[in-house]
Amino acid sequence: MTRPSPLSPDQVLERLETLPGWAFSDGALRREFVFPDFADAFAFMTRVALAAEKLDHHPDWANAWNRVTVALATHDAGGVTDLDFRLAGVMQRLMKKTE
Ligand code: H2B
Repeated sequence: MTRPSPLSPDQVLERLETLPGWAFSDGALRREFVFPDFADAFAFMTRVALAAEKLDHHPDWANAWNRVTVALATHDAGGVTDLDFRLAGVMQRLMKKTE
């Protein structure tokens, strides 16, 4: 599969406006999701994991009880690409499903 090329910082900041709650720092799209409890946090992670596998694009993330901390970058490309925005969009949709 061809991998996309990195977006410029300006392009990243422009697209970021479509993603409430997300920030761009240290070369990655970042967000912390907070859920009512661990079961909801892990249900979200399970749904995202299945979508990530389909996209062949995987989050760097950590879970602590009801919190899921996410950093999205395309390691192959050395920056943030369209794939990261696609995965972030998936997370926004699945977050609403998990609420
Ligand atoms: N996920 C992320 N976030 N970045 C990558 O560069 C990446 C990935 N590369 N998932 C993929 C898998 C690569 O390792 C395989 C070989 O396509």
